[in-house]
Amino acid sequence: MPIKQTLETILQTQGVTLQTCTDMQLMQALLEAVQTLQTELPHAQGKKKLYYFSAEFLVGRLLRSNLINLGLLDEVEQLLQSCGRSLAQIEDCEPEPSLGNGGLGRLAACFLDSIASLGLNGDGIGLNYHYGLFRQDLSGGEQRENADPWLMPQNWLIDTHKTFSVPFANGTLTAKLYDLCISSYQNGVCNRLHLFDVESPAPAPANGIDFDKTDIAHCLTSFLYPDDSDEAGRLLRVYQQYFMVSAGAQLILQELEDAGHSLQELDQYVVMHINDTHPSMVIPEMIRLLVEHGVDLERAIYLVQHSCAYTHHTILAEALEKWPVSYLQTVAPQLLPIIRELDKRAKLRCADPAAAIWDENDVIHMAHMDIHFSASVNGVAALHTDILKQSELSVFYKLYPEKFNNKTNGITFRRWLMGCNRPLSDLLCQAIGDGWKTDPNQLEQLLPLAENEDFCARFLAAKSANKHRLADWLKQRQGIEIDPDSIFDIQIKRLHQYKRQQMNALYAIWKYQQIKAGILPPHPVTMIFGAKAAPAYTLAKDTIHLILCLQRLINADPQVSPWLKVVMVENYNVSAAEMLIPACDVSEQISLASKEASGTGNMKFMANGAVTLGTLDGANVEISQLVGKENIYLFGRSSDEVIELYRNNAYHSSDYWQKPSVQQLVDFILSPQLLAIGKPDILARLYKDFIAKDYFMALLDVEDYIAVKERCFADYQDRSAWVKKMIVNTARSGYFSSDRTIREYNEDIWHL
Ligand code: 26V
Repeated sequence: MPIKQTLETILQTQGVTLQTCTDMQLMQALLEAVQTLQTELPHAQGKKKLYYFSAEFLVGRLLRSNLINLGLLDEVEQLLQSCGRSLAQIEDCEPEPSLGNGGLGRLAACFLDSIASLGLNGDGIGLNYHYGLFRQDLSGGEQRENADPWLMPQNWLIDTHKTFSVPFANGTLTAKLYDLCISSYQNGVCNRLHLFDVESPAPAPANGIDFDKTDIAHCLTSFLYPDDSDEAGRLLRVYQQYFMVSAGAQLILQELEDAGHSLQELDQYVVMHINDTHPSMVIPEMIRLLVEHGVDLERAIYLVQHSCAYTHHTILAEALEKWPVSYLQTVAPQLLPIIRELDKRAKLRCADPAAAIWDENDVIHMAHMDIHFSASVNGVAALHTDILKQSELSVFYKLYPEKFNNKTNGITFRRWLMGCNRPLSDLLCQAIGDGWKTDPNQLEQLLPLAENEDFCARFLAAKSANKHRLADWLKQRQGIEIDPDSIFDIQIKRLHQYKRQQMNALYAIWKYQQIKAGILPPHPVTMIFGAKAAPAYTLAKDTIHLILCLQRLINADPQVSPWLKVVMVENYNVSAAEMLIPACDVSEQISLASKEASGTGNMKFMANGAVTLGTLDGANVEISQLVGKENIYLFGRSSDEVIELYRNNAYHSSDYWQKPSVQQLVDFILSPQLLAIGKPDILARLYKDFIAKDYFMALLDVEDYIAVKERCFADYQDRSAWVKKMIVNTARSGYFSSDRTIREYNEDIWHL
């Protein structure tokens, strides 16, 4: 049935028509129509099946991406237009599922899209957090966290009516299984994201994100990663992880038995991908379940080891999960004898305490268990994998060189170009046809067009249209006016010191001081930030406060604001990214070299024709190789230099602060102007950290950063040279398609 008729039939039951229904009614009718189509499609087939375990799937709004993948976008847009409605307005009614923190969760979502679109037999396994991460409120000049109840009465989840019993030390909990359909692009199949939930979830907290972290039965799936600054939060996280992997492992065994296969051959039919250490307990849990089903221990360990693969997503030691044995004793003591056995075997293989699973302080190292008992260990960008092999995980690389491999991250161009950037996407189709939609490498055909004046003008026009759209959105959402003709310089990502938003804030201070001194920039600049800080991460929240203070000071100064504006976008999430990225001129990727494992925002900006200003870190290295040094602005110390500084304890921020040029930036944090706006204790804490610690070395690179950023902004003036850089960036971005990444996972690791 054509979509028009389906929609009319659905709306009829509510006594409304396509013309008279509310946006919300139309949104829900579209959801129902799409869901019906999806459930009629077959699942991808294959002898072996992948189960992608991840504590996060940051899927974003689903209406548009489902319409794209089902090939219905144009039809629906035209239909709505003919009724005087707009899809953009309808989709604003769709709450965004808040099931991830940032890059790791978004990567998992891109991967599911690519797995389905390549027709691979694979599903995701995760948790259904009712109030997600949190909704960020910046109205008081600081970040406040609120619950984000994204689950509307009518939503994309399908109740499968399947349940599993998860045995905790203090009683069994029922895991209910909900499914999200993952449609494929032009491929006629529909896979699943399985999300487990408790039977009777707690209502939203009355205040902020405070809830009873000890009420496991009701709160287990309330929030994503509850604050782990206290023990109850950390324990809840272990409850969440065990709940996810135990139910997931039971689902796998059930599917295996339903297909008539013997559990003895698990490794022939199943791949369990462990996305970071959060699902690591699937290793001992699957071994436990196999033994319970009559497989002998030796064989069970073999089967699990040959069906698990692990992705390592960080360099930061503090981000590696280590659980005290006592936590597991409290949550799932049945795993301890198995982990003890795995540790014994690991120690036979390697006596070095640095490789132990169960260390002498009775702490369990989840990553170590993953590496010893998986068939594959991968990093997420070339530089990252090299650093893992050479330093962070060198003990393990010596033990198992054959397990280590690199899989440079990717993004789905369906969402991150076709979905979010209609003006550019349409232009690309006119210029080179639509082959790039299934094969983004074809974007290379744009390269000769960088010499074509007409194409260049249209490329600039597409960018300008997106900048106007962003300006309207910001005005409407936050009441801030920005100049669409200014340079849009954007840094959007989680707030973390290693990502160095604080260094970008120092640039804002520098520019402010320049303008106050009468030195005007060649072109007006709008500095845009978007970031959530972890609720217990004090310095990250302090940095948000500093940026908000600068926003107030600078935007209200009539001498400065025509030349410089600072905007902190509230509640940065996937939907905001879809608005921001197409409008960007300069993409800020300024992490301290060696610390950003890959980054994926950098790839999204590149595909949308933004020019990167960055360090040689993570996937920036590969971006720079692809676009060439004339189409990227690089600055800062190299990863080798930074690693050396850490190794020798040789960085002292006070040495850099001694320089008058640096001192004048840092000291401005405690200037009368900022103290009049901000909270003195917060500003003092930030100031002190810059001088006494600056663990992520912002002061090391700040001068080079300012110099290169100035050169970049000056180059922007030459519009015809700049547009060529933009075109080369889009043209060379095809490598970062998550379809390429997933093909590599499949060829090297999964063998589906
Ligand atoms: C976790 C934590 C936990 C508590 C302490 C502070 C902290 C800092 C960072 C993390 C990150 C955990 C793993 C993660 O999200 N990695 C990200 O994975 C992306 C997808 O591979 C990659 O693009 C990012 O560079 C990487 O940071």
